[in-house]
Amino acid sequence: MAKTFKNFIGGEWVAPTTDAYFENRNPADTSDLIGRFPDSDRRDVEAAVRSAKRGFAAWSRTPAPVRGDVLRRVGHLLVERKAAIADAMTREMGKVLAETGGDVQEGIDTAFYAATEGRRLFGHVVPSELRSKWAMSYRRPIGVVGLITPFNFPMAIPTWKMFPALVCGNAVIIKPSEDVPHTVHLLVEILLEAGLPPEVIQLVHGRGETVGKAIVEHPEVPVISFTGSTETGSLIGETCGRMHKRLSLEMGGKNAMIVMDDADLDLALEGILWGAFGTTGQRCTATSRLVLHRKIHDRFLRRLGDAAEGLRLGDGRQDKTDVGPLIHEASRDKVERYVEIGQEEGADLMLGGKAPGGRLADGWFYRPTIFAGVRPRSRLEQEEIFGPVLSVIRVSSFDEAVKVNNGVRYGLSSSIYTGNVDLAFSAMQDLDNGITYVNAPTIGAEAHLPFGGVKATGNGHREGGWEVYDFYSETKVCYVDYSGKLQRAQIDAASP
Ligand code: UN1
Repeated sequence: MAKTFKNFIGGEWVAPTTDAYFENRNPADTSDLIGRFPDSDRRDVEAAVRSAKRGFAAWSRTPAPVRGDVLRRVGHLLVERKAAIADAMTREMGKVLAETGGDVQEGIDTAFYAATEGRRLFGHVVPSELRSKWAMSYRRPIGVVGLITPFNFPMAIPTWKMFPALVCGNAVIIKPSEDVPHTVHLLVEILLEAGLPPEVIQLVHGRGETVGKAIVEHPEVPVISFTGSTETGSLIGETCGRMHKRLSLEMGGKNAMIVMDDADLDLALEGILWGAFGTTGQRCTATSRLVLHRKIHDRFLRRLGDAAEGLRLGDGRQDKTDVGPLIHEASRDKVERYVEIGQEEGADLMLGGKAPGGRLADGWFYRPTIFAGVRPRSRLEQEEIFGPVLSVIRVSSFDEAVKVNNGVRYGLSSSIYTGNVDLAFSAMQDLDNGITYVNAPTIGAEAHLPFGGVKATGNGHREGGWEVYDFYSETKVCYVDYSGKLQRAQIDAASP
């Protein structure tokens, strides 16, 4: 009998007010029921906000280095449980164990970074215009932070948001994706074990249209961070704009890898297999377009077809698997729809284009799929698919490749394979994305560097690295005048 899970609200594990639950099943084998999770509603969010405000009152006054110490203990517990969490994550999300281990590792790295940031959180002291006066800034906690996270990085993305928010002194309400509720459940258990005061964290399971919406619309949640589709992000943005909330959005991508005629083709081949079909293409950084220079186009494509055909689909918990299933039926339907669109648009389906049958029929599997001869500006080339579908585009020059890369509405990640240092630097300058890789695929951003994209991918904020701490704290400026008289800035200029 599968376990029934609870929310964590008000410092305890509680059933949802609705008394309704949804099922969490293994996407590699839908007969495997992992558990039932709360299908909560607005009332649960209301209770979570009340409690988080109490949590914030105490936590915001806890010294930042002490807050950092809690995160360090969280990091150690994640290290201890890495294998068990990776196993649970693969069971609910599908990607292979090496990848879910990497996902936990991003959480570990983020925890240790956040722990030390508790001893920095730098402000500035700058010279005043006036004599006997100090001018300085420092960072203050903001309040209750609402986090809405996706299915594809069940540990990494919640931790990217949560750990910086916590070390900055905020209280957190998190609603993880309904597809991967178990991983965040395990994370919250670890936070509590590490000594986080219980009311500082609230976990409310449920659907985006109910729980997510209630968090976004709650007047006492001034900060929202969301990772997911550009469509949902736009809706959240409207509400947050109207309510003057601070909002960080990480949304879609249509990332391209450019392979020039002087590239190391062995390296590029390995890179494209990993970038396009790793995580079954379900990364916002996934390489979904391959831009090939005409001089190597035919040769490279032949090799790619053979290599991709050799990728083994299967249960991510089995050793030999390269590519796991998609997350759910709707996701596979979407991939199927785009395969039809590609064919209608006249692109050449050279590999895949169907679900495997046989022993994989009980999961949401789909074969690695490659379309050649894809035209720039076609729907296949422009729209985010979030699955194992690669579009190949042929170009005649570097300038044309840059144009193709930049000709989509998204701007997360890009990549170029070349041995020419001038082209590499030109690419870093001209590719209109938040991240550019040279001689590496579009995936694999490191946890201690800013992560995010331009255009319809984001709204100007970055996760990770040093920049995310700005998002989760408010700058306060203080002036101290110890001259003993009224000095008027901009009017009483100090003489040399
Ligand atoms: C995402 O797909 O939402 O850069 C995040 C990467 C990972 C994170 C991806 N570190 O591919």
